[in-house]
Amino acid sequence: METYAYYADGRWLEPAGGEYFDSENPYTGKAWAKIPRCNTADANIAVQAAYRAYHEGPWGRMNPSERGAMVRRLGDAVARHAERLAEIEVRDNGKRRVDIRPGLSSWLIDSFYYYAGMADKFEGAVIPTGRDQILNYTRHEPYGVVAAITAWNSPLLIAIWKLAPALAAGNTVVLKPSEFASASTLELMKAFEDADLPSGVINTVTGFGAEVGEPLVTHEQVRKVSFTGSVEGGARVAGLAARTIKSVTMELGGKSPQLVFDDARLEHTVHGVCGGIFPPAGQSCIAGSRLLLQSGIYDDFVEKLLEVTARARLGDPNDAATSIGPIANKAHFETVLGHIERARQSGATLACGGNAVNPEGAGGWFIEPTVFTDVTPDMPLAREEIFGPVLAVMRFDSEEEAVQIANDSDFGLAAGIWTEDHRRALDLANRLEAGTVYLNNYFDACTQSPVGGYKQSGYGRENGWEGMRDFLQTKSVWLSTARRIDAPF
Ligand code: TXE
Repeated sequence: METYAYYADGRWLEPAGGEYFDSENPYTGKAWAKIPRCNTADANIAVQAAYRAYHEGPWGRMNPSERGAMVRRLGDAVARHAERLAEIEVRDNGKRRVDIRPGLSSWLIDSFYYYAGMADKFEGAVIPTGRDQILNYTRHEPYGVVAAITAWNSPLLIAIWKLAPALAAGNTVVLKPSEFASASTLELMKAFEDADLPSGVINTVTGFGAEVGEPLVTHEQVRKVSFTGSVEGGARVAGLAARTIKSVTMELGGKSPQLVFDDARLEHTVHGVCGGIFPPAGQSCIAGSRLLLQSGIYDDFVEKLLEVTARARLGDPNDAATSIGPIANKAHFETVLGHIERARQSGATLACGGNAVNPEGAGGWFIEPTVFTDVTPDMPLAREEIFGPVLAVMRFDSEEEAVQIANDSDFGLAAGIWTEDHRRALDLANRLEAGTVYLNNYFDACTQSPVGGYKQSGYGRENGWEGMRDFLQTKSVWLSTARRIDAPF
């Protein structure tokens, strides 16, 4: 068993309460590491370190270009430690190695390089007030201490998507990864020691939402919260942050629709739809978990969909031949099975899957790729986020009906449209209530393109210019050159 410490003020610390909790390997189901069970005292240590680093240390006064060079060094550090980071992400989260290792040598590093370059590009403006003897200009300034709270399904990606812009903007950060997958974020701190940033600029506490997450969110010295997680978790955190009027970014859940029209290329689209949910075992916020098929293509599509899905190989997430890895933790494994059981009772037809399996006798938490047909929009299966390898198939006739069903959701994170009629694709893209719309592709993302939700999928954006803007606040400065101000009375 590996025992970790948490990281604050440039040091590795034991949890104040002296307690640890086990972290399990989802492939074997067995505990492999002990993670610090941090509490309010640890949260205070981390926030105060971040506060000192911002207000008293060099970071808060650093010129943006120099800060950008330091952020770039974080990317270099990730590249040097990519192998270890990938190893621990797979062991602790069950994410397939083929999904995380390449990113640690490319697009995850790009986040640091992209925002490092942006650090000295956020220009203010001179405002044409029309007033004589007045110079009014704006500047964009960091918030100070940022609390970044992340989910278990992609710990490194979610942490890096917050850290890179938050730091490039000049903030200091206290990270709290999910209690279900904390180790890779702690390993990220080890990697960052190479970059030699001033102490307290980046800190990570670990543990449970109520025990260490809430002390972060309610702490007076935290001025910005960036949260990634469930709608329930987000609503709780946003409510707590509101008590001290903190700025909040919310990246929450989804129930994203895939609209397939009769003229879609059959095999191309089946591959895109399967690839849009099953490889991460459905554990992606933007998973295309609702499939809306136009009547004319319905039968052929379902037949091909089941044929392709049957080829999926569940197994070791380190094995390149594995199509679908494990569910990331036992609690969620049981949650997904509960959704499947309720779906079986709902009147939907189980077309394939639906069972927990134990491939290779590994002992972990695996669920077959599951397809339910004859789903109606009123069923919980069509409305609730399952966050597992479960695809709900519905039928539609007209474009209007497809848009109506797609938008009839509390969520609005992503959507896919599959049609050879690009005029229709672009028209419908403008009508779907979703922060990301894919046309004849699905699941792509890059650091230059903003992601975020409509409706209960959240607010604020990550990546792109807006990803950094969310970590800055605007100041307006008025300079008067008037020689006198007349007596007011
Ligand atoms: O969320 P939870 P999970 C969503 C995904 C799914 C969820 C799964 O759609 O809904 O995340 O992640 C902390 N005070 N996204 O189960 O339970 C908790 O400890 C302070 C969307 O982890 O909400 C954990 O660190 N903190 C996303 C984090 O919140 C609290 C991409 C999330 O926990 C807390 C990936 C509290 N009261 C997953 N309660 C996107 N949209 O990009 C919990 N936490």
